[in-house]
Amino acid sequence: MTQTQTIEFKRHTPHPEQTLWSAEAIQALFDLPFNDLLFQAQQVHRENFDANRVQLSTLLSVKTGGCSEDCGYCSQSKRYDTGLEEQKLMDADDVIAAAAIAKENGSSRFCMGAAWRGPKNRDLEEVKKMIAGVKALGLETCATFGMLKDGQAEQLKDAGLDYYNHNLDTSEEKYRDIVSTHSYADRLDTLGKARKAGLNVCSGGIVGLGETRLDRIGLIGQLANLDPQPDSVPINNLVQIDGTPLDGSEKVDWTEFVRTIAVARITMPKSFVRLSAGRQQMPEAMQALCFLAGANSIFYGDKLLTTGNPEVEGDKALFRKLNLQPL
Ligand code: SAM
Ligand code: DTB
Ligand code: SF4
Repeated sequence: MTQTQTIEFKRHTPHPEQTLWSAEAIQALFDLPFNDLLFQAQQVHRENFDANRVQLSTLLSVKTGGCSEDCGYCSQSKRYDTGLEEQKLMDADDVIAAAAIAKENGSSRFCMGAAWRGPKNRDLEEVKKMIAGVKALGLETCATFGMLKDGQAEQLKDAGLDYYNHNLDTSEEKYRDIVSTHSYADRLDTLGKARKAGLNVCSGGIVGLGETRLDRIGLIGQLANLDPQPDSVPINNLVQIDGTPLDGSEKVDWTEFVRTIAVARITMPKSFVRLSAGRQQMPEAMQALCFLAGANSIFYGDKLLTTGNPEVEGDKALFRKLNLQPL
């Protein structure tokens, strides 16, 4: 494939020590025999992490549905009839109570998601209360609220926010087919604002949007060439939602999903690579291969934002079978 030569990754904040990943180098990883790729990924993983520990994050949708954006995969856009029940911003006390349960169940990070293009300044008071309350429980805090305006990341940081999740989702070229209401440049801008405010960055993408391998190479290249690299990289397998434009997209073979995890691990050796949405539809053996490929974080608890996730008891049993320990 010579097409990769056309992709050029930009360096956003020059930092000469960091490896610049070319599209060719990333493609060469994808092209490795499966066993060679997994072996290399596991080696890189062991050089940087305890290979038998997996970090657990619990998600809660603190504002659900009615979103102005048109992301073609999402149950929460008001443009698609997905049958989702809308819910206004939750009270901080209810969010904190849910976080306490997540902590009892063994989660170390609590991630609050809102179906917003971005937060309005008037929403920030309640949001800051929930962040401070969750942090006070001794949990790491993470939020995913969409695009941030100047000054908002600093306010979230001051309230006690540890991580900001904002995914690039796919390659820059493919992004235009998936979303029209905001741009890739907008996504990169928010990631820059989060970093500048001193927040840890969580950014990843989705496999199964109808993208090509070249798009997956583009996504990994964009993430791996962020400087610094994201602290956490969620790799989601598309959960197809009735009523969205991407329902019925061609499913990606499981080997390609595991390869994407392995390539993320090799190119971002110190980042937590999170095996994210889509686990409920994945056989245990495939999840085990994702851990072997270097995934070391999962969403834990029976719900993601609006869709299902494996039951806690099932995940506990899987961890026992694989002798994995939570981090
Ligand atoms: N509104 C905010 C935003 O778009 O950044 C935050 C919430 S949004 C639901 C967070 C991320 O969830 C998306 O960027 C996407 O990666 C993931 N996601 C949403 N719906 C999904 C689906 N059906 N399958 C897999 N991942 C999904
Ligand atoms: C991420 O990358 N995946 C999570 C989290 N970040 C916010 C969200 C997955 C959502 C899956 C579809 C749903 O439950 O609505
Ligand atoms: Fe809105 Fe986020 Fe869903 Fe896009 S992904 S429609 S911004 S909730």
